[in-house]
Amino acid sequence: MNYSKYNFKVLVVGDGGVGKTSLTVRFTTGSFREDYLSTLGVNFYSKTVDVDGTLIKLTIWDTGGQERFKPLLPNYFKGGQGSLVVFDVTNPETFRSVEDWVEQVRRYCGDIPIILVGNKIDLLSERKVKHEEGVHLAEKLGAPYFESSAKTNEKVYDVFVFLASLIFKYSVKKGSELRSW
Ligand code: G3D
Ligand code: MG
Repeated sequence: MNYSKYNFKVLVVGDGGVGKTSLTVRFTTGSFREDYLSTLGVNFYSKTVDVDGTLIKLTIWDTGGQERFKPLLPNYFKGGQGSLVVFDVTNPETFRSVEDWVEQVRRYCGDIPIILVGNKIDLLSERKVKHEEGVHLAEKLGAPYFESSAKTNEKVYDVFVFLASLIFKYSVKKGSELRSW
């Protein structure tokens, strides 16, 4: 098979507790841990996906919980090629933070592909941010919108693979050298 391999740096940002680590762990290992402990420092995860016959390795940078205490370091963002901006549909405050997170990503990474993700949709009775509100904000940001559950695994794979395809298309469009090996 004449497969190419690419390596993209993906940032998963959003307020503490929205499910960034759970989504990342679910995507890269296929499991959900109720007892997830937030660690300090940055954690890296990687997984290779097949996007229309092209093998793409995503290296996912998880913030490790320090977003609760201080702004993330520029080093975290440096070289980021795509980002998931995550909020918790049961917590409006995390929804209100979305634009700040997008601003941070834009400041350090420029015009990279971003996907807005409303997580925890399994918590039906606790839901506070409506689907239409997510759609509306995503339109304003010019970003696609997904709703996910790291717990039930709904849309988790789809979100990361869609981001991989956007980064791939974006890199080709820009005519920039893709990082391959
Ligand atoms: P963070 O990395 O953004 O800080 P975590 O968030 O992944 O650590 O998740 C924070 C809490 O939300 C965890 O619960 C986790 O189990 C829960 N969680 C994450 N995603 C989902 C989801 O899709 N559905 C539900 N129901 N819960 C989710 P605890 O209790 O450990 O704080
Ligand atoms: Mg975390």
